Amino acid sequence: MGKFWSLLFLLVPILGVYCFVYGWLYNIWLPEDVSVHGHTIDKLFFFITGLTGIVFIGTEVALFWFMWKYDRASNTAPVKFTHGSHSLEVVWTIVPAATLLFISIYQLNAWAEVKLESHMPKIPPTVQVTARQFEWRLQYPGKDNVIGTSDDIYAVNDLHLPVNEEILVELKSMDVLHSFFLPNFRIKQDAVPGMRIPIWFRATKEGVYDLVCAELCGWGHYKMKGQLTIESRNKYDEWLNKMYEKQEATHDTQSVASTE
Ligand SMILES: [Cu+2]
Repeated sequence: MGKFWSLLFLLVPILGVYCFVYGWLYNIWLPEDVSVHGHTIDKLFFFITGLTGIVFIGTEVALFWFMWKYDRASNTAPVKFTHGSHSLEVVWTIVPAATLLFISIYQLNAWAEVKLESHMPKIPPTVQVTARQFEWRLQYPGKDNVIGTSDDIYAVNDLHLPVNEEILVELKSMDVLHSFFLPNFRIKQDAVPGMRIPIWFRATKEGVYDLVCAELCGWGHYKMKGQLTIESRNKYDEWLNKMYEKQEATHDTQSVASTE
């Protein structure tokens, strides 16, 4: 019976490796990357997955081997207990610590490219995104390129941005912690109440992509979904104009209604 359990446990690394290879071959690990810096994040992801994968296989095979070799049926002698090995403890403390230190140094360039403000494009914010329970409020600067003036354009959950241009998003939160997540752009940034956090990227392909919240922010977190439409500069300007006109039209009707 002891051999049965060791073989059953051996299925864990076998199935784990099978799923990994299957995902790799059929390219289902990550959604399509449509941003300039996306490959930097993907490289890091696969490097860390590979490293932890090796440790996972090593640990599982050791577990299997000990279960196989020391099962009760073939080991009738009483068990001998030991109380710690100083040198082993030093080894299994230093090796993981050195590995973590290595990963933290190895990822510095990726972090700098995506998050360090010295790499931020020197442009005014393209859009201000305010997260709130449970939607994304969007504010575009309008013709004067300044957010907070009378020609600003407002939208909810329907983010539009131009392709092949530097984008600078200013992220805020109106209530609790949220996380602005664009899976296809490898962008994930917490929205923190009281802070304005810059996010920048450059889209490489037109299309409609997901905008989701990646931080459990309350009962309606699951429905905090928007979409990001990446389109040509012309179409983007057209969309902004259309939104502006629509806004002005309702604004006028409202003022007429209030004076009546
Ligand atoms: Cu959320």
